[in-house]
Amino acid sequence: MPMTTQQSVSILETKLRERTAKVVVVGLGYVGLPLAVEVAHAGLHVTGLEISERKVQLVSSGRSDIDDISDATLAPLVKSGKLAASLDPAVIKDADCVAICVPTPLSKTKDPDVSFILSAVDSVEKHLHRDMLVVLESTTYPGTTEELIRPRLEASGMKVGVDFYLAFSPERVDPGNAKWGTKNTPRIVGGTTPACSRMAAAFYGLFLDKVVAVSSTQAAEMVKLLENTFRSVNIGLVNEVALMCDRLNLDVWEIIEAAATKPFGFMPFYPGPGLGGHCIPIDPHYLSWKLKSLNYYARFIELAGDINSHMPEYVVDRIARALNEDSKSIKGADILVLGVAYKRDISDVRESPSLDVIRLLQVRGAKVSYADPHVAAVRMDDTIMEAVPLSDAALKSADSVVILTDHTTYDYQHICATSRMVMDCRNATKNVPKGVGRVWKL
Ligand code: SAJ
Repeated sequence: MPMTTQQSVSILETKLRERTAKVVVVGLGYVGLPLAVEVAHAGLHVTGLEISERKVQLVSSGRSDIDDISDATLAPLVKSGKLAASLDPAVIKDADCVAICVPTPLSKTKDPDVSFILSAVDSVEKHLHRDMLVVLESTTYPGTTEELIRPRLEASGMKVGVDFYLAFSPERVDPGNAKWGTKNTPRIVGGTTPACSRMAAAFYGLFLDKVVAVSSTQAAEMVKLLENTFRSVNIGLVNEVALMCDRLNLDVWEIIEAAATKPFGFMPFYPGPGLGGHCIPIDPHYLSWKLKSLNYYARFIELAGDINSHMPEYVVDRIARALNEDSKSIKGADILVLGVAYKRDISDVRESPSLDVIRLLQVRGAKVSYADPHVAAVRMDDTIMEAVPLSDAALKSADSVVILTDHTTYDYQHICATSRMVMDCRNATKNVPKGVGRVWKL
């Protein structure tokens, strides 16, 4: 006798309330591992399902490769048996809740690559059972949950909202953010049906401070894309303002700092060498791709993408102009890059514009080295580039020291005082007294 929605909801809700629900998190990256930690902290048993044997071994030994999760946080949860890691998708068959936290990159043709989502859904489909809650957290275009996931799970013959529950709940991780983490950042949930929304809210409400329900999975998917498109477009705007100020012979950093004194109606963004990370440069293109299929051209997204992606070339042009003041060319110049991570105080180099700047400098004949306290080595196409120590000798021998990532551990006054010339692409030297060293700014 099939149970009514009310009965099946009560079974899963009871398990959640009693903390006996078993959770599987698919993907233990910068989203999945912090999520798994919060689930375990709430007293539920959680298994991280991974495709990386290295990652499973690392987590199983209580060690984290995610900047925001320390071994001291992870190890006790693994030791207590609350948090485990596995390579075997069969762990899903005992799960009551499955959160999918896999990458959503772009393909070479800048189209959404949902292959990681589909692979995760295939594993879920094989082990789907009554009363299971499945949540997609990976950032994706509106309609993914409804059009790609729901049909695959209903192919089992089970009905969404009756036999199992399906929702979308976007991750809002800001790597390196000491104030806002997985637990205290408000969480959006959107279910395929009201029962799905209710179940997703009950799940996240167990271990997150605030849950905000929206009307559908598409709405939840769109909320996330608005958040990241907002950043990409505003960063593109301020990068264009930097190009304008260069032509107007104005200090863009002074302009932004003064505009930011407006207590309402303005939010400062800052120019830089380009857009890094695996979200902001990528997610808006998921939205523009979807809209193209609906015969709409998302001009702001494309224009911001164009401006942001050309910033590395602009940085190289500015370096060339600065070297020119010393009657030097990029060709043959010794250039020391400070910072290859895509933003300050983290070790992630994915989509880092620093790598684009290095490549462009090398193509133009510069001898480039880099220093970064968080990144020991980077793969540059087919070679591995290792960090050099940030020594006075390295600073003095460089024709130009280029600040691409403004890590807080750098002593910017010493860098300016010791270098022959500094190209500051992050306004990192704003507190260095005037006259200390020769500093050019974006
Ligand atoms: N950047 C600028 N100028 C700015 C702000 C950022 O050039 O004014 C650059 C950064 O240097 C970086 C890139 O843009 O290369 C992305 O920066 P980000 O601060 O957006 O950092 P992400 O991508 O690590 O994390 C973002 C989250 N960040 C913030 O909200 C501050 C958030 O947008 C998402 O939760 C997250 O991406 C995600 O996973 O979607």
